[in-house]
Amino acid sequence: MGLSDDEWHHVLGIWAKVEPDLSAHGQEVIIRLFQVHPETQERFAKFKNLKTIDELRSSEEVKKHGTTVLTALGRILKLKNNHEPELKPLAESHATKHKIPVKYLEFICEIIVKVIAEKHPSDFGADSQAAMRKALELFRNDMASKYKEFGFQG
Ligand code: CUP
Repeated sequence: MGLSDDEWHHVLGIWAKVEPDLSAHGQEVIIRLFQVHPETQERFAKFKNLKTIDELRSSEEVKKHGTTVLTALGRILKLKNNHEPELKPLAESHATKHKIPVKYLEFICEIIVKVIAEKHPSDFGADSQAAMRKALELFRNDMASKYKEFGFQG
């Protein structure tokens, strides 16, 4: 099921608060993801060698990838339900090049919600969180079906 206008309003409203500082949010998301789910770090040759939290924190690559991830996500969210053109190349690279299972997409989406909630406690209430979860779920489901088109079972 898609989101109502009201739900999209919540999603894009909180995104407007995230956007001015995408790189700090993105860096936190990637670091948290690697700490909570260390197996995700193994997928990236460029991150594998970063062992300690200090190394992760001072890595420009981590910061850059975090910004890339949230930039892509922001574009997709703003397209609401018409995200197919943006999503396709992302699904292709994640299916064929990085081989990121759908499970890992679930992990990162959950962490995105947590990081936003921590950084914006007064702007990201229960309704907004629920709307964001729904938007991310929609996005993940569409990623998963595109994965299959690219022959990756995810
Ligand atoms: O872009 C990019 O890079 C991506 C994005 C996304 C987000 C969310 C969901 C889906 C997609 N990525 Cu990268 C992702 C991921 C990573 O990196 C890691 C792990 C998991 C996921």
